[in-house]
Amino acid sequence: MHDSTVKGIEFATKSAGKDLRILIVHTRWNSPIVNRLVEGAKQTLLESGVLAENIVLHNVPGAYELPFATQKLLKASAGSTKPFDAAISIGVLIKGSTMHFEYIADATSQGLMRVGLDLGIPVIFGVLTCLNEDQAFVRAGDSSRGSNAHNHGIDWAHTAIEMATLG
Ligand code: RBF
Repeated sequence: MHDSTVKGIEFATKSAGKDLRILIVHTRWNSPIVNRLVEGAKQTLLESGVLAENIVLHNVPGAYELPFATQKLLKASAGSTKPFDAAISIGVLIKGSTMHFEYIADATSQGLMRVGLDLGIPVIFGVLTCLNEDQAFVRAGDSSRGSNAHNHGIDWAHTAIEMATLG
């Protein structure tokens, strides 16, 4: 059953998250944008029934560190009484004048996919790869930067719940 639609995508019911434990790993790079995304994801998890004590936040320096930290924290929780049901890995990469953007974006996206498949736990790709800061703020829901602003953290939270409850 679906009762929420974001950007044409239907998402699960409001109580779908009530038994879930969700990890959010986020960067300190580009923190004004990242913090908006984290807040959007967190609010949506709460509105979807996830308990506040079952939302765990952890920060790392930059996007390149997201796969390692996500893997380590998911693995550490695997043997606990309440392991994580999904992780949302959040960062913002902004294209500069060198090739760093391309290398970090490639490593981060490949790494996060690998962590999810290796561990069998959904890892949501919450990394914006933008050409400039304005693009990133618009995708973090800042309407002062563009009329089509939408916080993608909201979608990532819905996706985490859907993937955590798959099957
Ligand atoms: N990390 C980000 O999360 N977003 C960025 O836009 C970003 N740009 C970077 C640009 C350069 C030139 C360098 C050297 C690093 C950048 N990082 C960025 C940090 C990177 O993800 C990582 O933390 C460091 O490379 C240490 O492994």
